[in-house]
Amino acid sequence: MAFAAGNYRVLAVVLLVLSASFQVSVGAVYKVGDSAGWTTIGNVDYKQWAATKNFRVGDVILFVYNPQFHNVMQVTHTEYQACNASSPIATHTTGNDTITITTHGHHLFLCGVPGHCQSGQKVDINVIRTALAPTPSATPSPPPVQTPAPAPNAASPLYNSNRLVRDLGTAIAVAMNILCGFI
Ligand SMILES: *[C@@H]1O[C@H](CO)[C@@H](O)[C@H](O)[C@H]1NC(C)=O
Ligand SMILES: *[C@@H]1O[C@H](CO)[C@@H](O)[C@H](O)[C@H]1NC(C)=O
Ligand SMILES: [Cu+2]
Repeated sequence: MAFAAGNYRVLAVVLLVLSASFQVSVGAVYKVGDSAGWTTIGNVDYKQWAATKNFRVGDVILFVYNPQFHNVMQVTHTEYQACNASSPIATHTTGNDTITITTHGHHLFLCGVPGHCQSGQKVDINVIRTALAPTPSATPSPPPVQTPAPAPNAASPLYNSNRLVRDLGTAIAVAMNILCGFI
């Protein structure tokens, strides 16, 4: 029995690691401004748009706009506050720009066309550091309590399937952790 139990333990650890890596590699896609896109028309409140999202590492931020009229510049906090487009960290100009978030913290974007940032065409993608799946350990703790999902309309990403796969990863991690405890 000891041999079989050991095998299960190895399997559990492997699955745990796999599901943990899933959480980083699979992301949701968020289109900035939703149907309005990246624009100065209609006074889109990008601060409000971002506030309804739960951004995570691995998510993809999609900027859709007419490249004749707009662009996307990633800037520092100081430049973001001042709407200063003179020395961006990165500039995107295709009109259909996808940016994958790879780190926690603030990711600040503005439109570099004069006057546009001042009129509100700027967005702060803030990825809050959250507790991920527990690391493999000999003394497993009880599984974390699932928080209720946010309102589907306001906060749902463009493609829900990715989120589903990732949540599946979390579920496997939790299940394996419990399994470890019983072997
Ligand atoms: C904009 O940023 C650049 C580089 O950081 C700086 O040299 C310049 O003074 C800034 N301009 C304004 C108007 O703040
Ligand atoms: C924009 O990019 C996305 C993802 O790369 C792609 O699926 C979509 O077809 C593109 N749309 C246009 C209009 O190019
Ligand atoms: Cu613009």
